Amino acid sequence: MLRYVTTNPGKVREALQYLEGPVEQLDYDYTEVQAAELGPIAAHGAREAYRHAGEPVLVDDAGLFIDGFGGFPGPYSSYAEDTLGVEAVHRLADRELDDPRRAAFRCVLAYCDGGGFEASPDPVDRDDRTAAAARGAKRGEEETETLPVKLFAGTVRGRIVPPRGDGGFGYDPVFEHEGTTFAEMDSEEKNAVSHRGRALAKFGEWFAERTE
Ligand code: ITT
Ligand code: NA
Repeated sequence: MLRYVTTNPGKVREALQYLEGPVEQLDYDYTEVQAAELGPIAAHGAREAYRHAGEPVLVDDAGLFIDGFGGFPGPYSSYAEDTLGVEAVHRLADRELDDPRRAAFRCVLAYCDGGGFEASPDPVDRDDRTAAAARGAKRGEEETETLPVKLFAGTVRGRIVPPRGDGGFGYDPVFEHEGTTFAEMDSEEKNAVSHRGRALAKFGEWFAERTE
């Protein structure tokens, strides 16, 4: 059984529509390490979630990257949503940046089942190495090996606009893609173009071959 690891019900709705075969949400709040990129955060989360669950896991880390803000809020998107709120992020962009206020949504899926496949290049962050070394030290041996993780990334470009629509979740009302905000799409329409949909498509293809 594949566990899709997230505390966010909005993500679950989209992922379950996309993934085939037995999959269930694992509502597990893994440690989000600090990093400028989503890859190491998702990889670290997948290793931790796999150790917790003992079953194959898929972790989903996403963020909104606003070009004119050097990618902010990016990996801090959840923090910015909780502190500022989505509408304030829009107002900030509106005040500080010229139209068209370009941005990208990114999603990185990290898969870990503890086992044998060729890991993605360099999905290992420093925290994982330190943790592995600490586990080794506890056992009085050197452990630097970390669990292999496979990463699947998806990106969609768009612009930050005044909120429209009441579907989706998070930043969806202020992210417009080709004239429509993500909150104006149903999850099938969003999946067809979104960062998450693109990452899920890549994962699905790889996973189907792996489990054949
Ligand atoms: P988990 O970590 O438990 O999966 P989360 O909501 O914290 O849940 P992220 O850290 O990946 O997930 O999300 C970062 C922020 O980006 C958070 O505020 C989300 O609401 C938002 N977000 C992620 N994907 C989104 C999407 O497809 N549409 C709109 N907002 C999204
Ligand atoms: Na999170």
